[in-house]
Amino acid sequence: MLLRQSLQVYFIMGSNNCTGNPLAVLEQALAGGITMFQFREKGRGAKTGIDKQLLALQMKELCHRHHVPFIVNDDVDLAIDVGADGIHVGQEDEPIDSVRRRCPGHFIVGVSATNVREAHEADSAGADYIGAGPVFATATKHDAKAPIGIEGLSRIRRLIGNTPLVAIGGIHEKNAEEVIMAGADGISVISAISRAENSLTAAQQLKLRTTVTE
Ligand code: TZP
Ligand code: MG
Repeated sequence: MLLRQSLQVYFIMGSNNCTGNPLAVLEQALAGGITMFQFREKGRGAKTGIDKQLLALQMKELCHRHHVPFIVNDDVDLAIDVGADGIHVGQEDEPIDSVRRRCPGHFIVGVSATNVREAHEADSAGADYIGAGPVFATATKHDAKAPIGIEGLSRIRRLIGNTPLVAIGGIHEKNAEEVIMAGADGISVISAISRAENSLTAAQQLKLRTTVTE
């Protein structure tokens, strides 16, 4: 599958983003049709060391059973050790050229951008995809920057041309469609799936709302 297609419903989760068992939530999300997954283990109560590595390995197994790429947030060593499909870095993380040097050639390298300038820089530095946002207000990331809105997202799309683009921040079933209309190839969500009463149907709904029919 092309990378831009894999971005359609990009689920992100760490163990503190859900109240139940994260592996069970991931299984439901996969059954509901998510197209990419990112393991983002940070914040209060986050697992470290061998526990983090074990959870990553189990999640990778689940993703691969469903032929869904498994991406690791921030932690380049973990991504390499568990044989992930890629790495996602933010503006304060390891720079993209150093990430590329350390990772296998097939690695997908995604970069976060919180404004037009960062998106342009990430694009010029050769990111495989750009994660832009927050588009809307979010309670999930406590240090999130100001929302860029639909307008900010369209500006980023115009600036980066064809580079794969996924939107993040406060996205749910009811606003997913306008995000796609603004030029994103897909949506990244945490709480819309991880905190849904039913993560399977939540993923299904997001898939429907982001499927472009011409
Ligand atoms: N980066 C920008 S907003 C955000 C991240 C990781 C959190 C998105 O979470 P939610 O629950 O989908 O708003
Ligand atoms: Mg980061």
